[in-house]
Amino acid sequence: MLNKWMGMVPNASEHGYLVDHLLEVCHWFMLVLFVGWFSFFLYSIIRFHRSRNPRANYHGVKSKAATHLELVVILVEAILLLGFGLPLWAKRVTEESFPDKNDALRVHAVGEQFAWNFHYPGADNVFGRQDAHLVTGNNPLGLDPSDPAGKDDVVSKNELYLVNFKPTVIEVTSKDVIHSLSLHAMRITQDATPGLRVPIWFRPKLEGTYEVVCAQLCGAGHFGMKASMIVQGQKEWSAWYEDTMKLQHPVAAAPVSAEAAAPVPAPNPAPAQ
Ligand SMILES: [Cu+2]
Repeated sequence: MLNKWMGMVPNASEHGYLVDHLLEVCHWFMLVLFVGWFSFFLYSIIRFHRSRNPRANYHGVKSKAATHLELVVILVEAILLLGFGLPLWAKRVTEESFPDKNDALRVHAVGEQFAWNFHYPGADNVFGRQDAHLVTGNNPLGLDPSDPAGKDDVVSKNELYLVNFKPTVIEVTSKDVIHSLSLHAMRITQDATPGLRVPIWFRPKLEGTYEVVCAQLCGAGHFGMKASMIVQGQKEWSAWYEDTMKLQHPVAAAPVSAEAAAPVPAPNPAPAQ
């Protein structure tokens, strides 16, 4: 309930409800602490006002109640962190928890000032070779056109296309400075660090279009570093992939007609004179 009041977007991932529960408990706990400490603050400024205490008391409080209360707060925070937060995090990051590479939709997310590039490996599930020297305006990830593994790869800018209910593994990195890929609706965020490719995984469970933002202050254009995450059915996703593939690899995707495939006949030799 508190989550909703604070404007959290609806959860669209399978594991997201666990994150929401933890946040809900944290928010309630913080509300209790806020009301508690603030009431104590108000009580203190009235109870210990100068007019009621013209002479300072140098002995202070004798009661141990404040210390015990502080210990209870520490205990509750430790339980939240060790009992709920860490196990939840461990379940996201341990290698055994990751879905099988062949069952998952794999994407590389590459941050740059100020956009997100998403790279899909295509039908062969193998990402094409990349080379920093090949990076241009039209080839933001420096894909090597001569690499056969890259012939069916697709790159989309600021649009992340996912398949509903399909386990998704996104490897996050950056071309320039540190960014952070934040998928609020999927309840997952990962820093994008140059030189590192850090995997995250989740399973979408709700079709729709959601916001993707950069969660790490990365420069003057940080506020505009937004993308869309489109979660759709397998059929719609495949149609998008086929269309984009044809656009990005016009030669490889064009059906080879019989005429084009036939060898060019050699010109007739000139008759001997
Ligand atoms: Cu950024």
